[in-house]
Amino acid sequence: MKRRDFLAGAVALAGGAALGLPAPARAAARALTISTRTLEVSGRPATVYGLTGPDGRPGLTFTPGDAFRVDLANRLEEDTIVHWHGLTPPIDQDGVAHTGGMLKPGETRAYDFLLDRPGTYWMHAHTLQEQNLLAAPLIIHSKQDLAADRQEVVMLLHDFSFTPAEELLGRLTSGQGHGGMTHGSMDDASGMSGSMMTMDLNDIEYDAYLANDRTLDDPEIITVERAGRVLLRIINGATSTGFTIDTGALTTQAVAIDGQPITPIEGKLFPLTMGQRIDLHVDIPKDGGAFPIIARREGTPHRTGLVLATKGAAIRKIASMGETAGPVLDLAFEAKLQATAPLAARPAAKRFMVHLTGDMASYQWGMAGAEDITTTSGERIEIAMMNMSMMAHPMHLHGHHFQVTAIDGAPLSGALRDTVLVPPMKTVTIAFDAGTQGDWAFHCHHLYHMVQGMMAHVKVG
Ligand SMILES: [Cu+2]
Repeated sequence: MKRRDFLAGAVALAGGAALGLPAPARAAARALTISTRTLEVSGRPATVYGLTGPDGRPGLTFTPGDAFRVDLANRLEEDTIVHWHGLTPPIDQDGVAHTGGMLKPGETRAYDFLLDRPGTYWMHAHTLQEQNLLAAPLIIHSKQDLAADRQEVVMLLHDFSFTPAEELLGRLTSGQGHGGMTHGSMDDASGMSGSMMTMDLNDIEYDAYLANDRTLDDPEIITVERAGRVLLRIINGATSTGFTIDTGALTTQAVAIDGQPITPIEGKLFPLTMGQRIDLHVDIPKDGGAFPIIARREGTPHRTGLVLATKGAAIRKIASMGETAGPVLDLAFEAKLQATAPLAARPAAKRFMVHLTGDMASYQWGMAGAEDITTTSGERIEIAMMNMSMMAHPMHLHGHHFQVTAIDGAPLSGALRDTVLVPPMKTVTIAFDAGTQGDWAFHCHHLYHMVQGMMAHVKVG
């Protein structure tokens, strides 16, 4: 028995004893397989990656008391590595090349650590392979989830191109992505209008936008009950596309963000940047019907989604192109979020400022000041991220849940998250208690910004 196994068992036993429950039996490791598969996108076959669990479905689902005991097998003919987005493993199991090394063709690697927080998470390649759908849901159920009288629906969003990711990146770095056009001025940005601003919203024009691998030409249709409640777990797995979730006619409450519970907020439109998750309660009317759950692409009329429908409901076709452009993602929703279990109040031991830099012309991106972030386990840290560029950046920290504590210097007791959007010329401050030892990746979750320099580490000693 490895020391890690022993410790995991001991903690599980102690937890069970405290609740007067028997210690859970050690479950066998689950097989998770990375392979390729063929998908039809807009009538054309596409070879994409797949991440398949032991039940043959994408990803993994855990129940209360489970440990993350997974045997990850690489059935590709190339190296890869998979990151468990939102989990807090020991650093060597985080799924990034700099700590655990790449997974070789034919290699199987064992993962084994405790799962401490239920919620909606996901897994994805920490390489350009993420573009070609090397991503899947990772759901951890709570006891309340299992007891709740509601149906669960997972929706994984993606942006899809028939062009290989290396070529998409090559176009961006050689200036072909935008044909050397000038970019929007700051006035354009604050006015959120004009075609120039659109150029800065989206780096790549994709061939399709997918929800659970499908476009609106042939969407997934999920049978729901009249007067029933549905928990939608929505994951933005796109590499460089922000969406706004539109639940149409349904009464909707947001109940969790990045897997962490919030004070519920009613609404119809919910922004979701790359890497983020949102859990929504939707109530199906007693008269039934068909209810599209739409993800609207930021800045253009493109959209994707799925349909919730009661038995016998007429399902009308929805075009992949809407009437109006999706909203520009801002911090209005973020400012309203409140964690139900915020960080304990205490002053930060260290404060850091990171300037997010870069531009479309050079396609070089950076995190100036992030090289100074060093801390020790348990220390309260605050990081202010100031975006000096004309693109929004979804900033993700591995191995931690941070709290959003200020927007443009105005304090708030915001959501606990692992990914937060920093729009152009905005400053977002986050706080967290430094976790276990290691150099934790801290980066932009726009895949092409990340590989072009927007990658740093929070060094926990
Ligand atoms: Cu970015």
